Amino acid sequence: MYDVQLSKQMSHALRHAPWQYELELDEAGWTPVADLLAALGVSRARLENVVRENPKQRFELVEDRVRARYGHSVPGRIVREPGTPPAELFHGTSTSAAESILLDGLRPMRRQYVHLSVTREMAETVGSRKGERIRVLTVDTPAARAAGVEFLRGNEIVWLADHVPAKFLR
Ligand code: HQG
Repeated sequence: MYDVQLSKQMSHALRHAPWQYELELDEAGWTPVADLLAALGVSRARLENVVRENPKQRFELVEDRVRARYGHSVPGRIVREPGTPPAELFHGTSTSAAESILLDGLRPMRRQYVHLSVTREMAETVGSRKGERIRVLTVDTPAARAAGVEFLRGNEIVWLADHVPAKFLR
């Protein structure tokens, strides 16, 4: 069975407050698996199950290191790889936030990066966390890239960016 509670604890430890677990993240967000297991008091098998079964592929575990793939709010900048995203990416949000975004562009707010979805459906789900009335904005990534906006890969379905100016949104 998928362990929602452990996934939430892992998100807290690996994205937001590693110091509360005596963890240190490197510049790409990695930390030793052994340290996380000790901090959370769980077995490697249980942790591996969450990494594998997580429907949003939030985590990555390679050999003896683990990290969150996106969502960080820790103060030190987590370095991600730039890449070429699909021509359209989507961002779902409340109708009221969408109004500001169409003026100011997309900003990371409390996280390190703006989060974008590869499908409209996924953006609708993300937006529905923000209110009853939502709006899905489409990012014209070729135009944004031509103007110097970098897109960074989170996982197969989430892309990250710093700021996306309003002129690349519709
Ligand atoms: C909004 C979840 C006003 C933005 C999801 C969003 C995602 C602005 C909110 C991931 C703005 C930030 C991230 C501007 C952006 N003016 N509002 N200029 N620019 N905003 O939760 O993208 O379940 O930090 O529209 O699935 O909703 O945690 O970001 O509403 O992938 O794995 O500021 O978190 O993944 O909210 O979600 P969030 P998000 P997990």
